[in-house]
Amino acid sequence: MHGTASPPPHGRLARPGFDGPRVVSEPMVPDPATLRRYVDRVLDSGRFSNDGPLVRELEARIAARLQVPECVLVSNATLGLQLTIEALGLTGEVLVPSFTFIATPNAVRWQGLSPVFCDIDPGTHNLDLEAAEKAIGPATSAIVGVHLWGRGCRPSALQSLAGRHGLRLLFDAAHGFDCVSEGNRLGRYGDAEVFSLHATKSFHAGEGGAITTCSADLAENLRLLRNFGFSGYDSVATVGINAKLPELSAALGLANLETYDRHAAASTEVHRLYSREIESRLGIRPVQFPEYNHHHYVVLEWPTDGFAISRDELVEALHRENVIARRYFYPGCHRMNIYESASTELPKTEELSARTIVLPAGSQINSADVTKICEILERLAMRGPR
Ligand code: T4K
Repeated sequence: MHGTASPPPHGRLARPGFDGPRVVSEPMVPDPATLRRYVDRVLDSGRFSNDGPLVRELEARIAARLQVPECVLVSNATLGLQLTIEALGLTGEVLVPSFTFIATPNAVRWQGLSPVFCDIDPGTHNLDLEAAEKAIGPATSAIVGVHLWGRGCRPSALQSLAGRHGLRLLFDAAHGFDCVSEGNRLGRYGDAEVFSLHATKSFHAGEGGAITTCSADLAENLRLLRNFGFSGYDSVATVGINAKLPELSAALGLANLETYDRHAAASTEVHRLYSREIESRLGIRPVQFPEYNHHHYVVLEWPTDGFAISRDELVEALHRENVIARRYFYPGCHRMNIYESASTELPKTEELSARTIVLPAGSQINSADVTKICEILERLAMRGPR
């Protein structure tokens, strides 16, 4: 290893497995000539923001790809969720899973509403429908389903649950670009779906969000809301905010879209390699996605016994090797200090978030690095942290 005759000791002074960090979602980098072509269009037009031609082009391409009538680009998915909540006129309480990124409940809270945390189905990591139904009360106005890791959170069943109770339904599809659920690409379910175009996502514009919907009225309202509410030069139709995506971000998105399929295939290959290596070395497999999914995330449920190292020790030890694995989404949003309440107990979320590890993956990592990460994983699992 690293040119030495014998393996290094496993303590803090040992040379790390990698010279530089291997991270969970190293962003895809566009072809420079393609990006330049789009950037030149921005420079030539002198139009840098405010519903410019590249934003419109990217909206049209995303809508066509996801087969949904409307796509409204915004500056990030968190604001996208907030704008959608505002446009739908939600009130009171909104049901959300706790096993998600903090942006999901924060968007609800920023709109002056109360997120009500629900437990998940450990088999899918997504909202448990029975738990959601039990949590519906007189103040509930909506459900936010999260398609975690890009796996659809049973959108049709959630739709009928929301319909039975007269609730609005929106989806946090931050992880779900180009993913398929129940035979359709995500994007057309519920009142609206919100995708993240952050640099760490499978398809990105550096920062950004895409709201998709089948409702032309909702899309029009969202377009007003993202631009201060302006309906004309001197007229304001509603209290809007600034949530516009800059043209240069749209340029990056358009350039990335041209090579997206190649990157998605590379991520799927990385997921396959991890699955094979980890299964043969440790007898466990990363979470598998039965429906088509771009496999951007490699998620392990670390067993509570059977190995010489706990999940938390493993993550620390991996970091010492420059393998920056993450404990997404520990400890569950309901256990974050800003939301913690003694009365909320979500045993399945707590059990799962104590065991998940997300490994460096995506299209940018090469197969030699994946194999080496699996070797490190095997050594730590068998011999422990020291
Ligand atoms: N809903 C869900 C379910 C989400 O997961 C997210 C975001 C949202 C809503 C909100 O979407 P946005 O408002 O962001 O559009 C990261 C991302 O910032 C966040 O977008 C993402 N989810 C979340 C799961 O991950 P952090 O704080 O964990 O990221 P950070 O800075 O530690 O980056 C992760 C790794 O990626 C690092 O090890 C370094 C690497 N990296 C990151 C960036 C930005 C790079 O190599 N290059 C880069 O440019 O939140």
